[in-house]
Amino acid sequence: MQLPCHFFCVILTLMDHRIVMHVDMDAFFASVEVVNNPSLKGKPVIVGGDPDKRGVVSTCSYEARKFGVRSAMSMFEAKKRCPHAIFLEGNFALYREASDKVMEILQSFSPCVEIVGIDEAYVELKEDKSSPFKVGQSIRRKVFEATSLTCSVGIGSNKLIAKIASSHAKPNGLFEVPPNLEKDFLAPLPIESIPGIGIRTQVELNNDGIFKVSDLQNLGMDTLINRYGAYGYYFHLASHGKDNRPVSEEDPAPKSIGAETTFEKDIDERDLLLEELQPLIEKAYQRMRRHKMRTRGVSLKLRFSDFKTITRSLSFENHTINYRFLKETTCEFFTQIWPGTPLRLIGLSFEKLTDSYWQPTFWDWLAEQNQET
Ligand code: TTP
Ligand code: MG
Repeated sequence: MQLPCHFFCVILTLMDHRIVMHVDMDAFFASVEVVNNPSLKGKPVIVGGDPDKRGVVSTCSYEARKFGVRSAMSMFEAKKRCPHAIFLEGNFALYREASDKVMEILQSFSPCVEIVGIDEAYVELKEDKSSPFKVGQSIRRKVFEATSLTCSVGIGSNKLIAKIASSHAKPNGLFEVPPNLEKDFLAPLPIESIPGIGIRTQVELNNDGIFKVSDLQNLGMDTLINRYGAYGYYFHLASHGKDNRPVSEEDPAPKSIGAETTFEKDIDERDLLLEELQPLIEKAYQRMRRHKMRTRGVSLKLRFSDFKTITRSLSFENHTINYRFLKETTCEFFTQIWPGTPLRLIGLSFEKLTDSYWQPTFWDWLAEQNQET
């Protein structure tokens, strides 16, 4: 029997695709709290601190989400929406421990695992491609057996599709997008399902009459590029489910390292603000050291009582990891940019990072010795 040429082409395309999984824990911090204290099971749990103080929600259980509580919402708003919730400060060491167990399990399924956050990772299957669905279910079972936590798994031919598929599967599910059906899968979804389309872009696109991914697909690459430049090109690729980023096993070096704090009460005293800035500098500095990186710039974020927020950046002449220099320069920069009005939040970020020539220079070393004595 002679088989037509297109038959072989179909077989080849089926065999030739990548298998990428995106694994994301469900309501991670809140779920770890429930495992740690089973009396919380089935209750609305909000992690993020004291509801009568300033601050934002880190996450909440799905029971609290029914009341409209979301990550990054102010604790005040969260309490208004769900006053009977259980509010917890959070215990990062517990979350870290659970995360480590999960990542270890993922690494037992494939050598190609890219950890992208405390509760999410991509896994690429390079050898056993027989039944990605079975592997996905097996991952979910093993994670549950080891941690009593549930996760959601998305499976697709690249990272973009896997990521969108896992949010489709949430909570506690698995969703597989078969190869060559990426475009069909994406078409009916709202544009904000595409990673990178945040609220601002969404509003801009909605104003232009674009609501669904199919609207982007139908516009065509040239129109999208003409209208939105480089973003337009991304919209074109993403809406067709194209993404050739590799799953990289190495922890990607951060582009910036920062910290921020919201005050319990607005502060308008310079010395107090400078005092609040110290632990932020210290925290970001320690993280930078851990990553063996040096910085060539600092950026400060100031949020005023009326929520108006400004960000100002300063570049240094050279990359440095000199603590005294960073502390003094950051404080001086703050003094220059702060207009003297009350603040509710300060954020700091060391930018333009490099991991090359980590060895501190002689002057860095000397300055640090002086500082310690
Ligand atoms: P996510 O995976 O975004 O959220 P989640 O795991 O709580 O819920 P989902 O089921 O929708 O995945 O974030 C993982 C953890 O990171 C989350 O449990 C708490 C923390 N986090 C914050 O601290 N602040 C934030 O704004 C977000 C989004 C997450
Ligand atoms: Mg999660």
